[in-house]
Amino acid sequence: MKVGYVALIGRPNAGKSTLINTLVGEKVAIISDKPQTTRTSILGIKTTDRGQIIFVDNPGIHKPLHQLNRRMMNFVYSSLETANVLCLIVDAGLKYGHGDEFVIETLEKVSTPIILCLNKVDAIKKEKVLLLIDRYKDLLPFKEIIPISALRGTQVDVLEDKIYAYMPEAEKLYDDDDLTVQSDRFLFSEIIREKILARVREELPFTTAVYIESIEDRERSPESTDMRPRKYIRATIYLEKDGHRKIILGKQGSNIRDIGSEARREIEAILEARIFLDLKVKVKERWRDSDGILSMIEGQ
Ligand SMILES: Nc1nc2c(ncn2[C@@H]2O[C@H](COP(=O)(O)OP(=O)(O)OP(=O)(O)O)[C@@H](O)[C@H]2O)c(=O)[nH]1
Ligand SMILES: [Mg+2]
Repeated sequence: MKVGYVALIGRPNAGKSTLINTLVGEKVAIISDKPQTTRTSILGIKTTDRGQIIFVDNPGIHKPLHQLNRRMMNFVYSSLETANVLCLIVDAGLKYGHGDEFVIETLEKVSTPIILCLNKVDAIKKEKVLLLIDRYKDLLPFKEIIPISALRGTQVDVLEDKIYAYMPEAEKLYDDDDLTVQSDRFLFSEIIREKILARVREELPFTTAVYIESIEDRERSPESTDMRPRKYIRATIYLEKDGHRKIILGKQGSNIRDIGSEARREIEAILEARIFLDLKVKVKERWRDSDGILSMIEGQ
């Protein structure tokens, strides 16, 4: 059996979470078109006849300004240390710039083998990809350079095949049907955050966090025809400014109602239960610099 860890790294918004979901074949990480969506390391486990690959999705590599971002970068650093191979995901539609330079500088100190994935090739001309390969090829001693589309799944099988060359012989670490190790609470809080991220702009994506307060079983009422078990989930949405409250709530609460019902439907499908989702909004100034709140959210 070949068993090992593969860290997915790269700038924010490059498509790392999209790729881990495609690789694992299930949604283990949330996705948005805003940068800095992923805030912790997230495992996606893929077991086949050849072995078991533990993919580790990570926050995007960026210069941290808040404690939240320093903690995000610490997940990246520890992932760089522990992985058997790194996949550097680059948005091939973007020009090489300062953000990419910072990524290369970060990786110069690392001795782990690196595979470069030029992502989003479904959305760009082939010539542009070739130019980018030329730009990247001498920056680091990449083991492979693979153009991929995480969204469409193009060449993702090729990537997986190449990865196996760097996996050591070992015993499996997880059961064959394990896809992730994240708790339900963490997953549900992320699903709620994903629905928020899809609806907000500017600073709100960076200043919103979600914490699941409780998940309780509820009795089914005798006259109900819905035979699914019932669960009551209480969640708090943290914001940094009072002015953000009305954006999240929307006109007569329409925004938060939509966020709630979208998240509820997704959680219902996962738990095969009828869900009552109770969302509260709390303003906590500078939560991004509060280790107490950050530990609480990471640890759920
Ligand atoms: N066209 C196209 N879009 C993609 C592809 N992969 C990802 N995207 C889009 O890129 C955006 C960012 O995707 P994510 O997977 O959230 O990116 P990420 O690298 O995890 O971002 P962070 O968590 O913020 O670091 C989303 O709008 C995706 O739909 C791809 O192969 N093709
Ligand atoms: Mg992500």
